Amino acid sequence: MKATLKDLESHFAPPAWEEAMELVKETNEYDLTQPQANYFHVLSKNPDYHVEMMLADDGSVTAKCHCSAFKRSGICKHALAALIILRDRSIRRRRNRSRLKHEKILLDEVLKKLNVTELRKFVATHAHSHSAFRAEVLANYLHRIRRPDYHHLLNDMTPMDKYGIIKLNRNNLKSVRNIVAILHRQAQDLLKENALPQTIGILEATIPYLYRLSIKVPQFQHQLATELKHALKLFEAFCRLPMAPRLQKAAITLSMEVSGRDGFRMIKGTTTLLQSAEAFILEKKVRRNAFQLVEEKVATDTEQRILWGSLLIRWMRVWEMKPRNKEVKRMLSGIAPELVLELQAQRAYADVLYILSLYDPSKYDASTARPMLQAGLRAAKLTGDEPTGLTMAYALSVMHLDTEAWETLFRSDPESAVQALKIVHAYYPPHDRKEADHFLLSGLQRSGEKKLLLERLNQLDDVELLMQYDKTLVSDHTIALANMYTHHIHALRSMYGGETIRKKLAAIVYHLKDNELHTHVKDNLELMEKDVITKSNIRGFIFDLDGVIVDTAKHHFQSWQSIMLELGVEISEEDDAHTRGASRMESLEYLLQKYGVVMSEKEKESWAAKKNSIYLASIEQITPTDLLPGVLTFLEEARKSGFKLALGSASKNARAVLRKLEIENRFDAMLDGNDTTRSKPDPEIFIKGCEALKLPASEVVVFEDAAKGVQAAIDAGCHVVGIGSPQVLAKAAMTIDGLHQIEPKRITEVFA
Ligand code: B16
Ligand code: MG
Repeated sequence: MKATLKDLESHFAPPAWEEAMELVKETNEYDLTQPQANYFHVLSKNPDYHVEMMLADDGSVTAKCHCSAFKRSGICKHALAALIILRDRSIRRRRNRSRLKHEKILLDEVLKKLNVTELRKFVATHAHSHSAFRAEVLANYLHRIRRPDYHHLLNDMTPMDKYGIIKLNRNNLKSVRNIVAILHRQAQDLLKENALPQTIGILEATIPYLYRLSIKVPQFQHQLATELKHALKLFEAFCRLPMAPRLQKAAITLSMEVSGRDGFRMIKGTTTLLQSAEAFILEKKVRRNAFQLVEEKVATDTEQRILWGSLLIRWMRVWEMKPRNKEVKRMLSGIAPELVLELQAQRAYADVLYILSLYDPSKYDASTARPMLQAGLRAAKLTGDEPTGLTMAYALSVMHLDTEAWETLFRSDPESAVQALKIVHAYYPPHDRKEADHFLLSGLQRSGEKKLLLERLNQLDDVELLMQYDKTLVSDHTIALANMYTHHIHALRSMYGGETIRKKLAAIVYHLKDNELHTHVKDNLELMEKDVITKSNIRGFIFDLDGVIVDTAKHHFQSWQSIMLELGVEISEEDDAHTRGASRMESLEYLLQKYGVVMSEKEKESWAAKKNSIYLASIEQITPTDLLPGVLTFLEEARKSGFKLALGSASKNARAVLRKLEIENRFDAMLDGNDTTRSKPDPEIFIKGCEALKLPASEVVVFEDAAKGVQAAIDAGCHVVGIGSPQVLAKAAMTIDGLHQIEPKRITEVFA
């Protein structure tokens, strides 16, 4: 079937045409493709037909359909419909293309043929009526002439009313942006060609112009930002190139002039003008001027204070200048935290470190100081400033319990990292702050500080934490861990059942299955089952140290003997009963008074210290073999049976002694002369001991060798087993010679 596309209609009889038009209307889903030049397909899905068409150069077209009607007669409604579709498409295309391009092609064609004089003449005579068009022509060709006046061009095309007030609206804004975009395109080309005077010539006009518009017509600020960004980028690129001093000066003047305006705004994502020109600002005087300008902005431009501040900080560092204005100095210190974050966002890491060296983060409140330190740590890492990084990481660890920072510290300086843990350990008692506990436990585990880890876990008395952090302890502290688990399981079992308890127990059992603790815990529990502890109301023991666990009482007494001898007095055996259990100062007071030695408070202090050094020297060689008979077995059995154990000694040296005896980890709580203000027979130490064990005094038995200690325990409400002479310790419920004479089980029977 052959026809001419232009006047299809004339080729076909009206009924065939009508029928084809009907089909076109029905054809909603189709593809018109052009597999080759002059070769087209219409593929319609619904209704289903497929027509191939060949378009010849003379405009004639042949169509071929696959339907039976076409095969029969060489013509069908599908073929005609496909031709109509093809015709409509080409008409539409032609229309669109011409509408969009017509003006431009025409303009380019005409302009290409003109020289500058002709251009001007053309503009003046033919383009009078259309200012935007005229401006566009000028913008395109202005740079070709010798002294292009861009200011004039821009002013000329700015819509103003008769009073000189800018009258921008949506429509004319488009032409303004268009002209500026043309100029910038030209500036870009000129920059590429290294035509620097010409480039700055354009920017000197467009940058102030765009800023002026943004200030005067703030509602269009957002739209103008695109051109402004482009201008600033061009300016930045321009400033990176080497150039004559005259041009550098022009760049400085431009940036100072524009930045100094009221209402000047920096544009996000661009380098601010002054910073771009910074490389040219070399003269002292000019630097001072620029610095002063920024200083003033910090003081007055409240909205952009942080941005100005960040530039000021930069210049303070690179130019080694200081703000003169006191108010500005005060402001900088106030906004330092925000400045740190801004500089970080600008990736100005050297400035971040500089500002942190000026304003100590610890002077700000914790929530502000933390991000400052974090920024510092990051900046130090990125600039390779290890010492500063470590200082920041240390501060973040100790003051903000920042585990990530601690990890950094640990990797570069493990010793300081452990030191930080010790400080946190000393500063935050267990349960004081959850964060502190977690910080410590994970740090202690990571650094392998097993003893401290065990101590903390013990103090926390929390089985979940125990399960979380026991991994590193299993091999070295199996027994201690097993005892802790036993204690937890025992406590859970004695609670009223319930789903939560059952789940908790199941979790512990599952956890233990994985490691060697399992058998120990199982044994412990079996022992406990057999034991009477559950039937008795005694659940804890508190041990005095000197005279109960180790025989240091004699060293105490000998030390007193020796200093009193120096004071010219020989003390008697009977004095032992008075100094035993009493605090150091109390013992000294007693002896001085008894033997009539008078001295000042200062002297007393120094004699007490002397006694202590003699004492310490005499116990220097103590080892686990010095434990009094039966002590270790008693402690072990008591632990296995589920009793809670504490130390209650008046001695300030108690912990050191326990360390030498290697039994410091066997106690749930340790109370010594450092934890009390009143010494035995005051009950303070035992009251505190019961509190630490979380037991009422009536469930606690105290072991004491001194009459003062026995009295203290009774007054605290505890049961007392005396160790020593029944006469001296008459108030004790029972007396024995030492712990070897009794078993924990027996005690529960006595005090059942
Ligand atoms: P320190 P304890 C007591 O210990 C001693 O029995 C007593 O003789 C001594 O004066 C007191 O500690 C103070 O000791 O000088 O080392 O602080 O029996 O209560 O364990
Ligand atoms: Mg004692």
